[in-house]
Amino acid sequence: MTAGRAGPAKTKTVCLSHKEDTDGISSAALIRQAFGGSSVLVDYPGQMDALERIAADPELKSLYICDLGLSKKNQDGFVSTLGALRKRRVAVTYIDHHDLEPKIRRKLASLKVKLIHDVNECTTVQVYEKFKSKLDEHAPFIAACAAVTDYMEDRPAGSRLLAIYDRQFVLVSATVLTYNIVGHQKDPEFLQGLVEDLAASKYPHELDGSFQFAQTQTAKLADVMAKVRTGMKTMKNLGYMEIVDSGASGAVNFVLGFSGKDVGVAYKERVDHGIYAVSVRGSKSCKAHLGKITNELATSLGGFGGGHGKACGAAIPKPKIRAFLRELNKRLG
Ligand SMILES: [Mn+2]
Repeated sequence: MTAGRAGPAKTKTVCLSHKEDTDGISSAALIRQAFGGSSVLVDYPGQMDALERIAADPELKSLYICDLGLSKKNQDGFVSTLGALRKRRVAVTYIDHHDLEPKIRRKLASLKVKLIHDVNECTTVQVYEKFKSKLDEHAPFIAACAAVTDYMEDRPAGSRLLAIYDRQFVLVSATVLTYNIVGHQKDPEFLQGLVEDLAASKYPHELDGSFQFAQTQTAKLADVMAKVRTGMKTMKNLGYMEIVDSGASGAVNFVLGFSGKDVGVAYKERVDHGIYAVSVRGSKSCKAHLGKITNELATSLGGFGGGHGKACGAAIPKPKIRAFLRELNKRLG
């Protein structure tokens, strides 16, 4: 081939994954162990910008996207960006377990995006099951930790992986890992290092200061718990609370538990974005699919959102938060 016409050689492997929890970080670690390359770690609001930046690199050869669910707001842009990559013959693999609209699934299939998607197993377990021939003996442990953290250790593959290990050993490792991830959201270097350490088959207890850090996080959560007890409010079908000095996702399970309702909502202002970051959780007896309802409501209010049946999130424009709560309460009636 003449260099002029072929453009730069395609050599780069990139994994775009979710930075906010153990499933996303662990998916990135197993992809790195199996295929090498670099990791780009994002939250939902940053997902599309990061995808565009990765796609702009003419040297991109292979892209893995992990644990990043789509919403009505971004799904069409996601499909068109992947379409452009496929035209350049970039290999694209999308591995996820969030709700995915059938029409988007069909479009991805027609683009020959490799889709690994099962709403019944966490992303890391799916990565493990698909690529285990390229992974070492430590990988199922990482996948078991991710399954526990995503409440999916009772699923067929997740439970099989958990059963390999001592349950308490996995629980304490998964929890320490999660508290270190949640407490380092504004420290991208730490998160990158964590992906590298897990890919190098290190255990959470081998990471410097990890248990100490988890202890501090646990104490902070106890403070959050006390604040939720006094600050939480209820509507007929849900409990809710605005959080000011911690993350919404750390508080939401307390809101759910203390309210005695089947749905809990915690939200925190993102001053720089003019939105509320909203976390929603459902109890075991919650019948509604909260991810689908939240996706629809958030979109109709000019925001975006989505996720799982009993755990999801949204970004809601600041003036619309009361309307979101009212409408959600109504939809749950
Ligand atoms: Mn997940």
